[in-house]
Amino acid sequence: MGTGEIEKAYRLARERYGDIGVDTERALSRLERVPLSLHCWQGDDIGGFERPDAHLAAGGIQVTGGHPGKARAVEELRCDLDKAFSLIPGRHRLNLHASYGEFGGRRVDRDEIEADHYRGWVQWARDRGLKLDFNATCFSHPKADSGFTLSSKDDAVRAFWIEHVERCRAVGAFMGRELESPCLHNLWIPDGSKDTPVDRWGHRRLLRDALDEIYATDYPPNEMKDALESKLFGIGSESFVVGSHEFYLAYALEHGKLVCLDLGHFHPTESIADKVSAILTFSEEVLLHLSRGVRWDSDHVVILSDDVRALMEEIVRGGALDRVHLALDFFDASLNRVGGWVIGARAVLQALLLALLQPNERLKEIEEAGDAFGRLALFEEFKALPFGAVWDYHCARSQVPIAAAWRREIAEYDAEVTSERS
Ligand code: RNT
Ligand code: ZN
Repeated sequence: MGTGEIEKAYRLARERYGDIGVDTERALSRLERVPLSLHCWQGDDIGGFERPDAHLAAGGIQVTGGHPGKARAVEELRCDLDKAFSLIPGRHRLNLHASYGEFGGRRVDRDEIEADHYRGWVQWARDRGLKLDFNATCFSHPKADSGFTLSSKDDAVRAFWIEHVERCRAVGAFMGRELESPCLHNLWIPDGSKDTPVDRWGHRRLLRDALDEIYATDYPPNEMKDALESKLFGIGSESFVVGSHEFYLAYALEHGKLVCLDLGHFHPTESIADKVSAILTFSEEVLLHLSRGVRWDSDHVVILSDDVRALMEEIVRGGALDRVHLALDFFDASLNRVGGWVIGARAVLQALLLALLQPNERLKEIEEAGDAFGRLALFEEFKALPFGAVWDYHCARSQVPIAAAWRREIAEYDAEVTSERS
């Protein structure tokens, strides 16, 4: 489809949306300002660059699939990220894990990392106008093999991880300062047990105390912010997860931290969309990990699913876009990894656009008038409106290829670059 046709289709779509009181231009200019935080770990199956001592993904997270071409070094990962970003409309962020530092071939343990190991990333991001987010890496490490890190009953193990997370926060603040955009530091730990424990209490108290120690250092919010990510269960922590939702929600509210809701970390019938208004009634901000669990927390590539759509609708209806941080979190090694990034990122942006293309004020009036039929009928009506024409126009205007063209680019990149890697 040429530019003329894209514009023609868009003009018609704009009229259709105009008929129900939606201004597509306004929706697009809002969409353009929403950053997604792209997770570096989709590019190499959460491998990181701690080689030669690299540990495979472990600690309740599991990558499956054998598609060739994962990034083996920082240059390859950056090249893949450049490709991915070139196919996603908008200006976004990169979310790094501590294990992706540049350690110069040396063994730098987690309790030794420093800002210097991330200077290359900061420079890379600056050159591209990207901002950075950061995560402590409390898994895939011998000192996490017991299943406990910050809540370990072994004082030395706990101290090791406390040191790591404290350093990660300092790195995050460094990134935020350098790039003049607050770095979101997210903390997820694998702590828990396969079978029913006797002492849940002890581990939770230890975790609370460890967090108190970690967060004793204050960083200005324009440099970094802290988030805490809960989980329902993991492989090896089926019966007990120390950092459960209630635990972190309580901790975060008491200490002015953000909670991170990962879409794969709740009971499959629980609605994350429903949680946003509950949490944001009491908390300033929230972090979302966009993921797709299939039967369990399987971290499939995000697609334009009903739950992602419902989530974006809730955020838009609450006028909460500035209070929600959107980050991708999935890892699929069964398909082209760059393509996975792009599918996920585009899906989230599409869901957001769909939400922005709804006459929310009018819907609220209908609801308040008690017209349940009218509300449901309108919900159904949007589904057939020409959303695709608005999306294509948005991509074209953002100088990002549409439909078949972007798939071709991924196929070419796979043939020329990623499939050449052994
Ligand atoms: C694990 C959490 C966590 C990780 C990343 C790699 O269940 O979702 O966010 O996916 O830190
Ligand atoms: Zn997550």
